[in-house]
Amino acid sequence: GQKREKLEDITAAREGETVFVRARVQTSRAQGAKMVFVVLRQQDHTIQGLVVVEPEAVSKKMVRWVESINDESIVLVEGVVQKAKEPVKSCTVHEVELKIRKIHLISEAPAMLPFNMNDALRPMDSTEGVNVALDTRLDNRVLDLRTTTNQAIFKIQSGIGNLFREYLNSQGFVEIHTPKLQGAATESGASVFRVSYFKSIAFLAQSPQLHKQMCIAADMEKVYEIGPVFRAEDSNTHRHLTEFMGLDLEMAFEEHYHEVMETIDGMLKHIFAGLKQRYAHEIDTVRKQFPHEDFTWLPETLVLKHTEAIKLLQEAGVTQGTPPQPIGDYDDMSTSSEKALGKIIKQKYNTDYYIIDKFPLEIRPFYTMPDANDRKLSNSYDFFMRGEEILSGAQRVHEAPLLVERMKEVGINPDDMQPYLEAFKLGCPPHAGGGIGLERVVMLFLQINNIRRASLFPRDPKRTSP
Ligand code: ATP
Ligand code: AMO
Repeated sequence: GQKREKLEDITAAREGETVFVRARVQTSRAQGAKMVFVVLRQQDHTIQGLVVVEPEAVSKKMVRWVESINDESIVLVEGVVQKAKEPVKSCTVHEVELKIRKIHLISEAPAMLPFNMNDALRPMDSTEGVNVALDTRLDNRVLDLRTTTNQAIFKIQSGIGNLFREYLNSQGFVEIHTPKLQGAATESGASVFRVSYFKSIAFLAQSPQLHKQMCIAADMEKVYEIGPVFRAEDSNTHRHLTEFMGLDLEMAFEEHYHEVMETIDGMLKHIFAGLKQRYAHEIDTVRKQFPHEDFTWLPETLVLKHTEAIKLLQEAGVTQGTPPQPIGDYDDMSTSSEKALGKIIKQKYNTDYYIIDKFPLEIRPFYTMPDANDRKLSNSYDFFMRGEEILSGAQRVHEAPLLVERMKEVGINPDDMQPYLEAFKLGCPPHAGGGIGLERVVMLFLQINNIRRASLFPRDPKRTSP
């Protein structure tokens, strides 16, 4: 019936108090026959415990038994808070330690674990010891998710979703849930998963694109969705998953699609600032394993036109493709060109966050609104963090005849998209929106360098388990 403490609440002010704690044994280490150090862990917090032989209270036998408890077992501990002689650098609670009087085993872990938890926490830039390979971690993801680093990463991931909702709710958006089973591809035919659907087939949604626009045609004005997105791309890269979490929004505007671009910008800055304010402990925890510079953005976001971005790359002599060629004015930027641009922009403007506007029409999907003055361009934008794309968006074609024309230009049969086209034939306000890959935001904010680390149970072309 005793109150169980959270480790983070055990502060120096509570010296001398007896506390009860349920935690995992991260590691235990004997010092002679009379003392054992136990690192206790709850989520992203750790504290040092010690069990020392004391007449009447703690026997040698108890010390030996505590040392024999397998790592990762769950224990219930009764102990006295005492000031640490010097800060316990390896623990998040470092001013105090627990002098353990009693310890009960609640759930035992096996003697042999797939990997050692101390190895799993080694900083990426450390030259000591081994760091556990990503595949080993992902094969044993439940154990891997228990590390303080991972607990922090997924609290931050949750925070991003909350901040996204918080901001858009404050702007009058409505949260929607669109179907993930589709009768037709939503982005491009090539990268869609087919599933058998009774006697027919269906497709897994590659984005909520069509239905979020149909909600605008249904007068919902401002909508957003957090939901799974499926891509059957055989992209084995650090930043592609076959299933990821899309943060999507769509909004009718009054005069200009930049109203929507500004809303998205406000939302992203709310997320960045919110993370810094509310998740400082978690960011520091991740930083111990993945050293990174603070994410920076400008009060007035840098917006470059696509032509200006290409010019920066051309001036810097950046090439792309095989064989390497200078980048053409209307070319799509490769991943490495995007990264090069990120570096140039960081140097020139000192920001990790910027927008590129007015992409060439040819490299954007059929539903993108062409620029009224220059048909080679479009009213579309991408948002970047540390030189990588996190969001793609645009003004949409909201008039059925132009939509049919665009479909035909890119080789889509309008007959296959009748329900979508119908929405615009019924009349629809001008609108724009965008889609974000949640895992990319987590990866780039924290510089954890591989999108799989930002996904609980990642799915990629080679992995559908655990
Ligand atoms: P999207 O364009 O779907 O919003 P994205 O821009 O990150 O997301 P893609 O457009 O699929 O992803 O690809 C962007 C870049 O990533 C491409 O320019 C390409 O160079 C690179 N890329 C994609 N797949 C692979 C792959 N399998 N191997 C190497 N690079 C890839
Ligand atoms: P797009 O295809 O660019 O646009 O996707 C939007 C954002 O989703 C993320 N993303 C991915 N994340 C992980 N793995 C992938 N394979 C992957 N592919 C994309 C990126 C990208 O910026 N319907 C449009 C959005 C819109 O216009 O509203 C769309 O889906 O962060």
